[in-house]
Amino acid sequence: MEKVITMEKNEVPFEEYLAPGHRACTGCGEMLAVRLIAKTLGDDVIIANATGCVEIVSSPLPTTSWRVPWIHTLFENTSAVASGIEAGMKAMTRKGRYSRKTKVVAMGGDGATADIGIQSLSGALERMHEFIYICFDNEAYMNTGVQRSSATPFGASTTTSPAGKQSIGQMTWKKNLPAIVAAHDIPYVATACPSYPLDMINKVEKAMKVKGPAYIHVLSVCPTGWHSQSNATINLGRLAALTGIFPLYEIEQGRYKLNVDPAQLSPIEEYTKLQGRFRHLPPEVLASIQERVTDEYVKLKKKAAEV
Ligand SMILES: Cc1ncc(C[n+]2csc(CCOP(=O)(O)OP(=O)(O)O)c2C)c(N)n1
Repeated sequence: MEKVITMEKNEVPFEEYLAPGHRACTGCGEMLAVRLIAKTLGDDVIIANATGCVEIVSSPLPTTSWRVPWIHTLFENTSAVASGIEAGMKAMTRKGRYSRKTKVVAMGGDGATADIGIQSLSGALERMHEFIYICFDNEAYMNTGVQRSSATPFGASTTTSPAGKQSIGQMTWKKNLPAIVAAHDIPYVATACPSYPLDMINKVEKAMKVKGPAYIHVLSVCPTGWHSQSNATINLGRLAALTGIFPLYEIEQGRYKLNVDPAQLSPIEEYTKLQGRFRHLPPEVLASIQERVTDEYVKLKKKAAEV
C-alpha cells in the first residue's frame, strides 16, 4: 500500500499511527486532528508532546496509543526537547551515523503553547530548528478542569473566568498566537481545523517539506469545556471558519493566503449559540465580539491581498 496519499487524490492516508482505544471524551475534535495528523506524518517521526489532553488520553501508564516514537515533555521544555532531538540528529548525520530524514514534531495545547511553553517555542523558532510545532487549541486548560488560558475567547465562561453577577466571563481577547509565531519570520505558519480535514492534511504535508521551523495552529472543538453537543464538533469547526472567528489561512515565506474565504461571513451567533460557555452573553456583548471579529477578518483579508 502507498504510504502517503496526497491531496490531489483527495484521500486520507490509510495507516494509523494513533491506535484506537485512547481515553478522549466523546466528540473530541482534538483527537480527530491528532489521528489525521499522525497519518500524514507517517512513521519516520519523533514526537515531543507537552502535558495536556493529548498526552493524558494517549499515554495512561502502562499503555500508549502511539505507534511512533513519542516523548512526554514538560510545558516549559517541549520545544527545547524537539530542538535537541533535531540538533542531535543533525550532528549524527554529519558524523555519518544517521541517514534517515526523520521529522521532529512538537505538540502542545493552548496553555502549553500560548502561556507556559512560549519561551522555549520562541527560542526554537528563533534558532530556526527544522521541526513542526502543532498547537491543539481547545481554548482553555481542559484536562485540569477548564481553566482559562490566554487563548480563551472573550466572553467565554470557564472555571477561572466564571460568568456571573460580577463578570461576563473571560475579560480579555484571545491571544493571536499565529501572529506572534509569524513575527519570528519562519518559513511556514498555518491555522487548521479537523472540520476541514483535507486542508489540514495538506498543511501538514507542506510543513513537512519546510527547511526550518513550521507552525500549525489547530482549532480543537472541546464538547466538555465548551458545553456543546458531542455531535456538533464538526459543524462547530466549520462555523468557526465561516463566521471568521477562527479563519483558516497560511503564511508561506511571509505571504498570507486565506484557505476558506466565504463571500459573506456568517453571524457569530450561529457559532456561539451552540455552546454553553457563551450562553450568558447579552446582545451588546455579542455585538462587540461581532465587531471585533469583522475588523480582524478585514485586516487578514488585506494581508492576503498583498502580493
Ligand atoms: C509548569 C506547570 N504548571 C501547571 C501544571 C498543571 N497542568 C497540567 S495540565 C495543565 C493544563 C494544560 O492546558 P493546555 O496546554 O491548554 O492543554 P489541554 O489540557 O487543554 O489539552 C496544567 C495547568 C503543570 N503540569 N506544569
